[in-house]
Amino acid sequence: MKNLDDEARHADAHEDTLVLTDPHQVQNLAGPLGAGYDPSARGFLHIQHGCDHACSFCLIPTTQGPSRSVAVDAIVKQAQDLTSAGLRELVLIGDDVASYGADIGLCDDRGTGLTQVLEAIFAAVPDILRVRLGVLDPVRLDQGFFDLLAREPKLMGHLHLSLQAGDDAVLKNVNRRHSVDDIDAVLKEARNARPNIVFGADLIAGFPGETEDMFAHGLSAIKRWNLTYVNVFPYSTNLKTPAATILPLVSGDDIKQRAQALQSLSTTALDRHLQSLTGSVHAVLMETEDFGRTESFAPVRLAKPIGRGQVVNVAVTAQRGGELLGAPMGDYTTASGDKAGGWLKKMKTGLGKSSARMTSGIGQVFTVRRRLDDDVLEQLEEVLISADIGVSTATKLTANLAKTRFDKEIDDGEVRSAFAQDIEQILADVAKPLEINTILKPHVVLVCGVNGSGKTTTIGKLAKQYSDAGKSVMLAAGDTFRAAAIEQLQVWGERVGAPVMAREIGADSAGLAFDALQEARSQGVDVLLVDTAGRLQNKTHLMEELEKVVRVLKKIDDTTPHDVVLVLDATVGQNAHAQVEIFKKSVNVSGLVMTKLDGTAKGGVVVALADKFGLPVHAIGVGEGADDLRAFNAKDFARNLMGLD
Ligand SMILES: Nc1nc2c(ncn2[C@@H]2O[C@H](COP(=O)(O)OP(=O)(O)OP(=O)(O)O)[C@@H](O)[C@H]2O)c(=O)[nH]1
Ligand SMILES: [Mg+2]
Repeated sequence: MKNLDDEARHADAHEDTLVLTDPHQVQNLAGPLGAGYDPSARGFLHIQHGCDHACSFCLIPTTQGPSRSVAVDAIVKQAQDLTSAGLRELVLIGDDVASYGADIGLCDDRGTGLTQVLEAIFAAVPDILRVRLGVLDPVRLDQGFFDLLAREPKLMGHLHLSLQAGDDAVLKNVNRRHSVDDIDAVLKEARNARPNIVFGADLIAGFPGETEDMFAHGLSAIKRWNLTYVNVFPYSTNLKTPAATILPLVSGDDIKQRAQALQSLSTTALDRHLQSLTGSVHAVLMETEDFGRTESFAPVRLAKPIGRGQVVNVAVTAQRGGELLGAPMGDYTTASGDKAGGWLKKMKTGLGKSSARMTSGIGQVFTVRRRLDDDVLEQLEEVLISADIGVSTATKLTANLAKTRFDKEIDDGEVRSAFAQDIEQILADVAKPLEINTILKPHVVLVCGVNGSGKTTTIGKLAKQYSDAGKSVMLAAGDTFRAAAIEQLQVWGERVGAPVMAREIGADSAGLAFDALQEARSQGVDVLLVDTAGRLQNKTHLMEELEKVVRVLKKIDDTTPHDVVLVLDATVGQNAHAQVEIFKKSVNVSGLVMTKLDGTAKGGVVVALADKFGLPVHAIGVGEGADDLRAFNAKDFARNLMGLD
């Protein structure tokens, strides 16, 4: 795995040689334009050179001289240039980044110069997507820095610290200025500021003088710190540093063993972190055509190549071998440079009827900018209800608007933005992609719904997405009523290369599901999607038949089906509520897919269902094509529904 240290070294290798007669000259220079590990992904910015400290293993103070900071203006200019050149992520590097500014009088009661230069960059370069920091000395991080971490999402939630050891006696020998207590305090502050932050660290294994006890003590502290990425440096006697005089030396075998023990702690921490990211959508900066990193630096592998250097939303479905696996969603550029997906555009068109109803309805209330009074609120409520947002949700939205704006002048744009924000909040809790757990082999998904709601098409679309993400998929043609239904699923199966388990027309669908699960288990496939016949929720005997499918699957494995997805046709409007209620009672529905949003002006029904039932909405369909079903995104949906994007 590439790490920050390698990248920084690589960045150094790209840099022009700088001959220094007066070290302070360097204050006016920043790294050369485009100096970076991957010119299409991220830029490295040298903000400081040299170091004033004297760690006993390190030659930097002798080879690079004292700490010299690059002037803030020069750094900001460089950040602007790199961002205009298209780089999305900047990494601020140096020999002692956390000491930035100390030599140029930038450390005052607002904190260290590092916080100030970061603030200057964020203020002057609004287009920057994210900023990461090179290796940091923990003792220099102050309250101002933690405050910035709490309020500035563009500062990445990944800090790489020069910790070196977890035992005070070893830290003393290394001549670090921090103690174990200091590290505990810094990690705690950072986690308070950004609860999901992850840490990397440089650690030395087998430093001279480190006894077995010191190492064991250090290891328990490092375990407690939960370091997601570590660079372990086995101590080397080759360098003529002050550490060479410390005795006794640790034997080569012990150094190796200790290095392995440290590394394995971070492997466990990384696994835990990656697991916490599966099943959700993350912005990934693509470094190569199939590899990129999230905001917390987590590695992400795509099954199919796309264009490098772009930031793309990836629905993360699993983790394997220290990497996340996922499929891109939304708008992105393919490896050959074509615009792919166009999902946002598609969703905009798909929700066009609903957003037109909202925009024109709210627009009619506000032909002029006017005062928000009871009469206006009532009219707004009617518009929302006419788009199937439901009475209770509509009341909630208008009441919330009244809370801050009652009696004030307001226009339709402001109303739509306020509604979009509240709707996003309602939807945020339910927007969850259908996460496939590849350990289950198979993860069984039972798909149900009324006639013609879009079950089979949804299965086909999901099968394509999972197979694109590198998963093995099997389909079960549980709609045994009609030959056409079986054929329809077989066509999808062929399209995505997924085997389809089917039986003759009229066969028992529970029996078919049973066979399919056994077959999927023996083949070790990742996901089994079980289609069922459409059934109206008020036909009791048909609902009982569906319950039998569940019962029979449970005979093989009590935990199956792992997901029961109810597919709802958005065009049916209020009847969707009754469908959810009855299917939920009958087969314990675990999530929803909403189809045909392109065919209705009543897309508000998604909001009403989310508000009422709180069931996950896995995906929405806005067309019949294979790419017309995507993970449901709260913000995009809310803004599109209100005609804002
Ligand atoms: N416009 C549009 N059409 C869709 C969407 N999803 C499905 N359809 C269409 O709706 C029709 C019914 O879809 P199916 O997938 O066969 O529905 P089903 O629930 O399996 O139907 P039964 O098996 O008969 O109960 C087909 O013509 C699909 O192409 C969507 O998101 N938008
Ligand atoms: Mg069907």
